[in-house]
Parts: sequence; C-alpha cells; structure tokens
Amino acid sequence: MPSDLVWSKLQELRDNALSAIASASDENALTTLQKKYLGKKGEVQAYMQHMKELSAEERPKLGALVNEVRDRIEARFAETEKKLADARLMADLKLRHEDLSLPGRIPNRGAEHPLQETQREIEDIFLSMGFEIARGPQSEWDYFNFEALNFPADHPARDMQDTLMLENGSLLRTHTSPVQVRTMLCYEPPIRIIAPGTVYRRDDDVTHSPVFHQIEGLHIEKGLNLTHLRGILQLFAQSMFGKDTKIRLRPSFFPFTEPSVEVDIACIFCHQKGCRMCKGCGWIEILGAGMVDPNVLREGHIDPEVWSGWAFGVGIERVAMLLHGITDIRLFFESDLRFLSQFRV
Ligand code: FA5
Repeated sequence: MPSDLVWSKLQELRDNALSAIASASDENALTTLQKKYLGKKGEVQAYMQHMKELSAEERPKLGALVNEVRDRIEARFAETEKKLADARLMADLKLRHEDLSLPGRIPNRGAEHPLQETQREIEDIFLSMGFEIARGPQSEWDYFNFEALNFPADHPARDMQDTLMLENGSLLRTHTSPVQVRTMLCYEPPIRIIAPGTVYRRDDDVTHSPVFHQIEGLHIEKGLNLTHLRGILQLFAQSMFGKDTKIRLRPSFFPFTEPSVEVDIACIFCHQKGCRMCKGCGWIEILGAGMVDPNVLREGHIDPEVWSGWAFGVGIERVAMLLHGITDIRLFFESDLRFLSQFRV
C-alpha cells in the first residue's frame, strides 16, 4: 500500500475508533471495542504489518503515528470509562432513593474499663511524685513471692494468701510484693517505683475475686521512716478520694514489713456518721503498708544499716469500688455492657 494511503487509512481508523468509543452504551460495549482496536490482534496493531511495504525513512514515521493513534484511543477509553461509571453510580443512587436528610448512625464508642481507669489514675498520682513503673511476672517463683519476703517455709503467714500452684513448681503470684525484691536486685538505691499488675488467690465472694489487681509502691532512700509513708499515702488518698479525705494507720502484720500497718480512709459515703459501706465504724480499709523489713532489703542486696524503705500494696478493685459505690466485685469481670456503659465518658 502506498504510504499516503497508509497515513490516511490510519487517521480514518483513529477517527472511527474515537467516535465509536465515545458513543459506547455501557462497560461491556467498551470492553468489546477495546479488544477490537487495541488488542494484540486489534486494528491498530494490524497497521504494523505495513512496515515492510515502506521505505527505511518512512518506517519510523509509521511507528510514531501508530503510537500516537494508540495513545489517543487509550485516553478516550479512560474518559469514557469514567463517564460510564459516574452515570452508573448516579443511576444506582436514584434507584435506591437515598434520603439524605436522615440523621447519621452514631457508631458504638468503646471506653476504658473502670479498673483500667482507676489503675491509670493511681499511676498518674505516683508518676507525678517521681515514681517509675516496674513490672514482674504473674507466674512467680516461691522464692520471690514468699521466701525473699521473709515468709519462711511452712510459716503460717503463707495461709494469709491462699495460693494457686502451677505444675512446674512455680505459682500464680498472690500479690505484687515480689516486684520489690526483683527491683532491688536490678537497680541501685535510691529506688522509687510503683508496680501495677494482676494477682491471684483462692478467694471468691462479693468483695474478693480469685483474679484481681494490685499496685505495689516501694521507696528506698537514706533516712526514711513511717512519717514519710504516712505523708505520701495522705497525699494519695486526697488526690484519689477528695482533698478533705482523712487517713489513719492501724498496727498490722506482714512478714515483709516492720512495723506493718493497715491504712483506712474516713468513710467517703457517710463522712463517719456510720453506714453500710463502712459497717458503721466510719473508716474503710484501703491498703496494707509498712517499713521494709531489713531481711527483705538484705535479700535485695541492699544494706539495711545504710538504707531504709517503705512499701504499700493497694487493691485496684477496692479503690474502684469505693470511687463508684460498687458493692459486688464480680461486676468488673462479667463484661456486662449494662454495667460497663455507665462508665463511658
Ligand atoms: C498484700 O497483698 C500485701 N502484699 C500488701 C503490702 C505491700 C503490705 C507492701 C505491706 C507492704 P493484702 O493481702 O492485705 O496485702 O492485700 C492488699 C489489698 O489487696 C487489700 O487491701 C485488698 O484491697 C486487696 N485484695 C486482697 N485480696 C483480694 C481479693 N481476693 N480480691 C480483691 N482484692 C483483694
């Protein structure tokens, strides 16, 4: 075929293709046209066969022209494809009769669990006083849970915390106090940490759960005494329960503190007039505490002649129950949304 004829036929093909594509009625018709013009055996590619009929100078011209025609046709395909998709969307919307004046659906919002919230609030109070967070394992060795804390083997004090034993000879920690010795063995004093975590006991009633949470506090420094402990706990109680909250320290016993105390707050429900929550006595116990026993400091490789320390252990459920006036601890663990959604902020 003479070259002039090739050029004009190719241009004719381009113009036909462009108008056929523009008037394609739907996406199926478009696919058929795509194959017809741009497929491997399509009409545009077929023009490459004329190469051999052309002179050496004309061949690159044909190549460039074929490419240009292909680009134009491709661009027209893209435009038409978008036009058809938009039209289909509009038709769908019309069919569905969307009522754009309907109010939107409000998605269900999650919220922090009340125990998590209480834990974070307690942590924030101590972090603001310069304490750092330490952690320890929940499956613990007898040594850290009892022995290093001055509970000799077979000592009756071990019965104070009914223990769940594991098959490998370890146990589920009954309190967060094992983190005390673990921390002492890792860091040089002065030490100022809180250790939040899950603990386990064979205990189950409306105020005691087999799985519950504590936060341990430990401060080791030169010259600490019970008044420092009292001061910090007073500040804690006021930050947590209100600035007028009074505390009192009652003598108690823990093998790992000497002296040991139970700490009560003045009843926040009846202001000490006597109510069901404080069982009529005006005080509510919130935590156990005391000065770290010298034997425990020695287990942590700390010299009790140089350093002294205080520690406390507070139950997170206990604090959350007081804050929200909850009388049954099991509500925290039942995942009942009627209960949990009341805490959504
Ligand atoms: C202890 O666990 C000591 N380790 C606390 C301590 C730390 C004393 C450091 C001295 C120095 P106790 O067994 O009293 O102590 O538990 C502390 C708190 O945990 C209690 O006041 C209570 O709020 C909470 N608690 C204890 N048992 C349960 C339970 N089964 N369910 C929920 N909370 C509990």
